[in-house]
Order: sequence, then C-alpha cells, then structure tokens
Amino acid sequence: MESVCVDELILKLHDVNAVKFGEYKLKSGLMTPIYIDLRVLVSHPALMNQVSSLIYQRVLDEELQFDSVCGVPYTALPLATIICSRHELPMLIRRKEAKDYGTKRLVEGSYRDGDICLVIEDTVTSGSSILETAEVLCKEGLKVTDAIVLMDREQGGVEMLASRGIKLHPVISMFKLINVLLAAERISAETAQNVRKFILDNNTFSSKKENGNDTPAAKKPCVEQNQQLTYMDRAKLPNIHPLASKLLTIMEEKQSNLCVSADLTSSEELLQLADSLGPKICLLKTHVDILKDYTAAFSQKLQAAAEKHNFLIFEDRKFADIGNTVKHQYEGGVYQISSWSHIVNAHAVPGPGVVKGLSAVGKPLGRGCLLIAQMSSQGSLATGEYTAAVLRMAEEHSDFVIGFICGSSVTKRPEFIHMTPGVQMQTGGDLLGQQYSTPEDVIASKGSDIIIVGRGVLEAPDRLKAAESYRKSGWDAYAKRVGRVGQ
Ligand code: S5P
Repeated sequence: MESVCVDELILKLHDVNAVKFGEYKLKSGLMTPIYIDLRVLVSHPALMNQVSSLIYQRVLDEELQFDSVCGVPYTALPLATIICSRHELPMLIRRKEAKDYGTKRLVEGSYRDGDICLVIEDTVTSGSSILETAEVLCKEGLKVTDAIVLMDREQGGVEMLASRGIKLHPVISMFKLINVLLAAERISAETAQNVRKFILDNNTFSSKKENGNDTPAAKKPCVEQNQQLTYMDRAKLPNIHPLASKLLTIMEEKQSNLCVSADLTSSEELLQLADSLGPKICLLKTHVDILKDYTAAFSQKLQAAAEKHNFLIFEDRKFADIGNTVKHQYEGGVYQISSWSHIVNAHAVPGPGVVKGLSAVGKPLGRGCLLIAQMSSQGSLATGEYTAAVLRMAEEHSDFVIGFICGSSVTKRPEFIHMTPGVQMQTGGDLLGQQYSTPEDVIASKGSDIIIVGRGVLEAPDRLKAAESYRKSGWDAYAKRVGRVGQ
C-alpha cells in the first residue's frame, strides 16, 4: 500500500517540476543531471498533505519515539507544521539566526533537557543540513536520534548521519525515483543510467569525515582517485585486510580480475575446470551444495589446485541466519566450509550477528567475508537504504568483511573489494531473472573490481578460450580505468 502511494507521489512530484532532468549547476559549479527542488511544494496543498502523510507513515513504520518535531528551515518547516498539527505533536522551530532582542533563543518552543527531537527534512545530499540543525538542538540540551527525509539523493547522507549517531529514514530514495520514472516512461533509459552513474560517482561520504558542504563537489575527487588506484596500490594500504591484500596482489600478478563461477554438479568436472582455467583466474567461486558427489578429498584437491595456480576459493554460501546457526553452518556439517574456502559471503538481513558468528570461526583462520550489498537479479530488494545499511555493517566489521557482492562500486573505501556477478559479453538475462552487464561496463563504468562469470564460460564451446576472453576484457577495462594503456 505504502509503495503504491510512494510511486504515485514520485509521478506527482515530477508533474509539478519538483524533479527536473537536464544539466543543472550546483552551488559548487558541478553539473548534475538531476535537480530536486521541493520548494515548489507549498504551491500544491494536496501534494503537501500527501507528502506529510507519507512522512508520518515513516514515524509509524519505524515506531519512532520522540518528544517533539523540528523541521529543517525552510522547506521542511511547513511539512513539520502539518504533521504536528494533524497528529497533535509538540513542535520546535529552529531559528537560523538568534534574535538580537528578547530571549535570544535559537530554538523556539517548550522543551526539557534530554528531550528527544525528531528532525524532518525535504532533501538530503550529504546530510549536513540535518546535522547542522541537530547540532543546534543538541546545544540546547535536546537529543536527536532519528530524522526523516522526503527525498534522499543516496549520495552518502545516510552513512554520514549514521556516523554521527542519527538514523536517517528516507521516504523516497534516488534509485527508487529513477526506477518509477523510467517504468512510467517519463525518462529514457539513457537518462536513468546517467543519473545512476552520477549518484554512484558522487558519494559525499568519506569514512568518518564530513566537510559540511551539502553539494557533492568537494568530495567528488575521492571517488575518482579511488577508481584510479591500482590493485597493487590498494594491496599495500595500511588498513587492508591481509586476505584482501593477497587477492589484490594475485590480481595484479596474474593480470586477472576474473572470478569463474564453477556452478557444476560433478566434483571431477569442477576439479578439471579449476586446473585448466586456474592460470586465468584470481578467484574460483563454488556452490558446494550443488555437487552430487562431494567428499572431503574433493576439497583437498581443490585447495591443491588453488595453490598450484595461485587463485583463491570463494564458496558462495550466502549465509543468512542468526550468528549461532551460521557459525555451525560455516564450520561443521558435511562441507566444513571454513576449512577450505578462503572467502564466503553473507546476507545482511539477520543484522550484525551473522557477521559476528562467521567471524568467530573465520577470523582466526585468516578467512574473509563478502557482504551482499546488491544482487544482479531482477526485482532484488537489496537497494537504497538496505545497501547503505550493509555498508555500515561492513565498516563495523572490517576485520573480517573484505568487500561486497554488488552491481557497481558501493563505497569509496579502497580497502573493500567489489565483486559483480551477472556478467556476460552481451547484456541481457536468463529466464529466471538473472541480468547481465558486460565486463567493460562493470569494471570501467560501474567501478567494480572483479567480474564473476558463470555460464558465460561454462556454456562456451571452448571454456579456456572463453575464460581468456573474459580475463582480457576485464583486465583491459581495469587498465582503462586506472589510466594504463597497452596491457
Ligand atoms: O546477485 C548475485 C549474487 C551472486 S553470488 N547474482 C548472482 O548471479 N550470483 C551468483 O553468481 C549466482 O549464484 C551464480 O553462481 C553466479 C552467476 O552465474 P551466471 O551463470 O549467471 O554467470
């Protein structure tokens, strides 16, 4: 029900020109292909009411507890007013300047020390405007734990505010907005792609640092510098996980960012594949539970192949249970995955316990884990706020989490490795929702580090030849990205 309303709202915002596409100059001088201007809302009372209802719906959905509400001046002020009036909630007004007469208060309204104030904002880019208001409220003795924003540009605001102890709850996020407008044929696929790329390339959040600038320009170079770092530069970073460092070194040495997904059902065939494609790959991904004839001897032979050809093993187990259960699943059972697989992956759905459980087993063994930040399948729910929460989880557990399964670069921290499945030489998909991008697109445009290729290699008439062509394609795209030529 709510998502229907959000979809409708997106179309209405587009109708009233609150969302514009083209070439717009930000304060910083940076050109943006999308401009959000919610100041026009005040001219559309019905829309104001709808927006206010959806903001209030977030309060109910998240079961937020607070003593008062404060809208960030000015656009969010009338929204806060409508919400507070309708639901009889106490409101506070933050002055932009202290009056030079009378009480000189920066915050108007009644409050007590320690009261919790919910902040409401219209648009968030870096999150600095919410932070600024929160800081004023905090100076007055209030606490800010949550904020609701109508439109999150998904450029780092969620992460920055989280790093300052404020949970941001967006009503609409940029990727959702683009998908709805695309589906309604309001914008072309090309415009959608341009905007997505702009958003991903212009994330304002640089870990634990914030520049107080609500435009993405100031931090734009960080992303690009990261993209230009070589695998070897990253392997030598002071804070890098030793396993990530090893993988990046292998990649550079073998000139390969190819991970073959060995989705085979026979152990013997898998071992043959590992031996023949070994020289071409940096990583071999397995789904050990689809083997019809798994034995412990198989895992030993696979490890021997990995050593012989200098690649790592990644069991694509996608753990997704409570910490205690995944601990057993990782260490024990028939497969004893932790004993032979260098890397495993996990869904973040259960919360940090899943990483803690896996880490209890894997960390002492020097293993590493990838969190699934996005998926290649159609209709995946791992987007927007979910992806942002996955990043936060990874940052909190960077002693075990070495990177992400994702469609494109999701963080600018060069210590994390991005691996992208759903790769074939031709774009398209399969009949079960898989969606493919090309190696060039994944590495050069989307800024991922490793291409994961299954059927593109497995179903080729000559697997070795196919692996070599994916290796070359992936490597050429990387060379282009880091500005190397002729490799
Ligand atoms: O989002 C994802 C995550 C993964 S790990 N999409 C995926 O396709 N995968 C895995 O990558 C999937 O389980 C399969 O093993 C491989 C893709 O295989 P392909 O044959 O479509 O290239």
